[in-house]
Amino acid sequence: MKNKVTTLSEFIVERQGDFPFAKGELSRLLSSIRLAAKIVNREVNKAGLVDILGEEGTQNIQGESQQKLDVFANEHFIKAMENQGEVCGIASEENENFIAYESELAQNGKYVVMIDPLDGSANIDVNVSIGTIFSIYRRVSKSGRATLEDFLQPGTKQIAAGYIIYGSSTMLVYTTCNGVNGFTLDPSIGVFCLSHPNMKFPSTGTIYSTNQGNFVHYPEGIKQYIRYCQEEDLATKRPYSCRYIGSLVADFHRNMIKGGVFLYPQTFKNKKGKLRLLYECNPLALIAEQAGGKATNGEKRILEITPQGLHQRTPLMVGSVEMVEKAEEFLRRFPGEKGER
Ligand code: P6P
Repeated sequence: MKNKVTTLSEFIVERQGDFPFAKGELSRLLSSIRLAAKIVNREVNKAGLVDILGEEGTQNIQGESQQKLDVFANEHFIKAMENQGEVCGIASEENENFIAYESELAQNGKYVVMIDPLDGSANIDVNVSIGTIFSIYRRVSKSGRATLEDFLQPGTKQIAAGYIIYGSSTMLVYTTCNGVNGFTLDPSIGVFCLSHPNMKFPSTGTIYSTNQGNFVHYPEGIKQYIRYCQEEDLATKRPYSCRYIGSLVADFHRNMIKGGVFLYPQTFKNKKGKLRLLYECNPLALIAEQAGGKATNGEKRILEITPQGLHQRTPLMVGSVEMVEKAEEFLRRFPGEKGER
């Protein structure tokens, strides 16, 4: 039927069959992420009203203490995951250690979640899009409290991953390893509606995203690739455009729609790269691959890196497969000095 709107709830139920092992648990988990996303979205949209709302540590005009948005987002996603009993533990960018939920209900949960509750939150004050990134695994421990090895699984073991982008509109984009679908929040009814079915990374593009300010410290191969992007060659539509928002979810989302490559290699300041493997790179790498793109650390598939720690960083090149492979080719041709990998 033309113009039939599919809501996220309807879509989750329709695709229930995608998860052979789950009898509704994963659906309930995704639904609780949806609810938390709507709550965070409401606060993010008010962020510009700081004078009225007050900043962290101050009081708003109602005399309520005001939380920083990333603390607010973190607490809401942690609570949302605990309350529906499918998740036994969560690791967050905001918390040094993982949280093993104490309730009996949660300890029977089959899943663990890793999350960057509000990535790019430094951009809130300048009204630039920010995002939440999440990753879902089946626990490896049998039952009871979640353990560290539940979280230190390679990205290939993810059963679902996604992000919410709080931008000109709010979107939830996710995969359960059966393609990637995007839902746009209709604020008038507070419902996520399927707006980007079966999202695909264009195989190539004319956008490269990197912080040029780090260029001097990049590995030689990356410098050569960026010079390649900047050369004039009409046949390959070069020079490409450099687009860098400084908010990972926003840069990734634009490149997935228009085609492009995002590069955050190791730098002098971040010798292992800046971005975190567990709750930034793995979920976006899964989405990229499910949409026909590619994600590597320059040498190795991101999803095959075995994590050694919750907050481990990695160099990241992610995007259109032909652009990532061209960058890898330059890294092979110009090995140069390697940061720690
Ligand atoms: P830089 C935001 O702080 C973030 O974690 C990502 O969202 C973003 O892609 C990156 O860091 C920006 O880092 O060093 O270019 O400011």
